[in-house]
Amino acid sequence: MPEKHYRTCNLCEAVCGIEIEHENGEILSIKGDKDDPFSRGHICPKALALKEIYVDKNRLKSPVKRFGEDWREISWEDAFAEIAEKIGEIQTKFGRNAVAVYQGNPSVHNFGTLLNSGLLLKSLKTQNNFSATSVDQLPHHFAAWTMLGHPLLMPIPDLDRTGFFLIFGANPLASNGSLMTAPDVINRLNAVKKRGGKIVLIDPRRTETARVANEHHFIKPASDVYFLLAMIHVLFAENLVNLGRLEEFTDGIEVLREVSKDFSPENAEIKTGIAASEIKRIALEFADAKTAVCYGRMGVSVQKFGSLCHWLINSINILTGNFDRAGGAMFTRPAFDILQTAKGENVFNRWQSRVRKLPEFISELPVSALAEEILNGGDGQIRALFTSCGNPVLSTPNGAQLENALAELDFMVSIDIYINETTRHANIILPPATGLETSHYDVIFNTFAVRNTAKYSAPLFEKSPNAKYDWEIFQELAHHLNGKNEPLKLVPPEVKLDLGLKFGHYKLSLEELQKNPHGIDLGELQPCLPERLFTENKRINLAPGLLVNDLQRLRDDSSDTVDFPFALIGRRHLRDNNSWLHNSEILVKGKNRCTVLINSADAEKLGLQNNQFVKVSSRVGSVEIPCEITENIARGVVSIPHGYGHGRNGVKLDTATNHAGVSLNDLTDDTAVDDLTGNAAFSNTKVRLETVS
Ligand SMILES: Nc1nc2c(c(=O)[nH]1)N[C@H]1C(S)=C(S)[C@@H](COP(=O)(O)OP(=O)(O)OC[C@H]3O[C@@H](n4cnc5c(=O)[nH]c(N)nc54)[C@H](O)[C@@H]3O)O[C@H]1N2
Ligand SMILES: Nc1nc2c(c(=O)[nH]1)N[C@H]1C(S)=C(S)[C@@H](COP(=O)(O)OP(=O)(O)OC[C@H]3O[C@@H](n4cnc5c(=O)[nH]c(N)nc54)[C@H](O)[C@@H]3O)O[C@H]1N2
Ligand code: SF4
Ligand SMILES: [Mo]
Repeated sequence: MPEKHYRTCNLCEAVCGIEIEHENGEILSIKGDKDDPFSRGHICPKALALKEIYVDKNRLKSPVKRFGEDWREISWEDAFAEIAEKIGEIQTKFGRNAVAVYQGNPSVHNFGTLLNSGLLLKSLKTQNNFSATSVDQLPHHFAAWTMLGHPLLMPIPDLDRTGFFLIFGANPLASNGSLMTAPDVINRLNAVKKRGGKIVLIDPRRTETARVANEHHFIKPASDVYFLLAMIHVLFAENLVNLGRLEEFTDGIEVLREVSKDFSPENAEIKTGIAASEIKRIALEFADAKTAVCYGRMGVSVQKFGSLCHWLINSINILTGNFDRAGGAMFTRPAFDILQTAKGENVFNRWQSRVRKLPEFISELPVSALAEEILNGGDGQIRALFTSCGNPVLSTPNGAQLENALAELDFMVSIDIYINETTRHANIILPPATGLETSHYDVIFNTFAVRNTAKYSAPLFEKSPNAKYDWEIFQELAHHLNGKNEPLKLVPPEVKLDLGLKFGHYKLSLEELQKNPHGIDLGELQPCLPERLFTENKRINLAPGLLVNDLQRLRDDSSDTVDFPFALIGRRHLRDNNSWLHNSEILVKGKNRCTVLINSADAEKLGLQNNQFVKVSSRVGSVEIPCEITENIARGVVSIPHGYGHGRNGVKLDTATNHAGVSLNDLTDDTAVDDLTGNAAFSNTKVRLETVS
């Protein structure tokens, strides 16, 4: 008899509930779970990949060790013993910082990893700690920390109640929403319009999301900061600043008024390509709306002034009284609260990277510096690396340089399920059980969701006999690295979860969640300030010194180059998931998606035909890629998706290598960062296009 299993899809931030029909260890169907109160039956094509990952013959099930180009299975005991010995030797000889760690995106979609990877860092005590945060949302954390006192106290758009949704650089129709966990985002967006509200989108590409927006405006890549400053300029000039309840506990309003004086809509028009009158109108409509929320995501995060952008976005919400208020930017109150355990102390620039002196933030260094820290000799050089849940060769700027650097390491360990572009350089790969073999509670995305919800999913299948969970791997690794001889007592993440739930806001428990396999709705977002602020004086800081001072860099900025006339941006597609779902036949089938989008007028000037191969070159490299001519991208801008480039030697992904594509990050520049924080500045990579004969 077929049985039904209910769980959360953990592939992206939308945390959709799914219903899996299965019989004798075989999956018969995967559907949206209509009884999940949050996702209401929504599902996207990627959920089907959960089956494909489970049955994928390329997925590793036992530890493997590399001998030249060959891989051989080894036992867990031998793997841990060798790792402890090699890492011990390297740290004894070259110091703690000679060993680095990189953690990638699936870490935050896996509560076992999330609650245990700290053990590895604690054993290694290295300052060379990197993650995908610094090619992604770091500026959100920076704005939250400087303004609200805690890097994780990030405001989330109250999508279900807002009357005006102003979006900068996000494409929720492809990404399913980010730092805004909102399953079934299309219907949630349509509902804004149905209740008489408005959606305005600012993006250099007319994206899938533009189709549901009331207005879309092309913007020159990486110029959003001028638009945002001009909005603030207008709010002050037109006397539209009204903080409401927030006035009592907000500092720095006058500083913002002063600094925004220099940044008029007319100035912004020159920088952004959007008419001053339009910028002004949008600012007025925003201020006039009964409820409104300004939201920015990847497109404004990964740019040269990304941290300024996120500061200004928060500021616009605060200045118009749309902060911590229904329909504005609000704070999720999760059942398992990670903010309670982490403190909001000084977490910035306590140390710097060795070569380029990029600042530490939340105990991490910017990953743009990883390759140079391996390649440059001297005291403190990185000689060994752990990667977990990450593929930095495809996901970080100047990936080709990083790839060369990985080949120079004395020793590398990857905790990963595949031999891919990054892990193929490892000496040992430790493969965890994954997906349907694991339990799940979304520690992170229940903290950044548009509603308060909680849900626990049990594993559907037993892990394969020789597999270990990520959390077991971390506990055992730490045990070996710490040189402990006594037997290890493994502690499953459920123990911490249960405790956290019991002491949490709603006094839930694991048992309670187990009784509710579709999840529990805990209601809409509630105002929580000033109580929830982590600043010492319990006040909002609208004008943090670090950010206000960074405006000087903006004033001094001049960036256009003649050699590289096009501005390159990235893109996401509903059927991709960063670099690692291209081994799923269902997801890669159909038209080639790894193309360079170019505006028809630009294509004509270059004499390009649709699908013709072009050579795209930047300061760091070049790729050859078919072009896709369209009206849906601004002139002077081209776009390539990230996460492709599987044609590299040694990759053992049968399906992905048949859809190899090229890597966007063979063009992006490791020296292009937001100088304030070191976050990667992918957007606006300067490139040249040439026809290939
Ligand atoms: N140019 C450009 N570059 C970008 C972006 C962009 O927009 N443009 N986006 C950036 C963003 S937002 C992100 S988050 C990063 C992502 O960058 P990364 O996190 O470095 O890369 P992923 O492609 O997510 O790789 C995930 C890895 O985790 C492995 N994996 C999957 N499931 C598990 C598991 O359960 N356990 C373990 N141990 N491993 C698992 C996969 O096999 C794969 O190797 O890319 C960034 N890079
Ligand atoms: N299907 C799918 N879903 C995903 C992922 C995936 O790879 N595939 N990745 C997941 C991850 S790790 C993340 S972080 C999220 C990201 O989620 P989103 O941020 O919603 O997704 P992106 O598609 O990166 O959207 C960024 C948008 O910014 C635009 N943009 C680029 N440069 C600029 C600029 O200078 N200014 C402005 N205003 N816009 C700009 C791009 O054209 C793009 O439309 O998606 C998650 N969901
Ligand atoms: S939207 Fe995200 S969480 Fe929902 S089914 Fe798709 S991949 Fe899974
Ligand atoms: Mo991301």
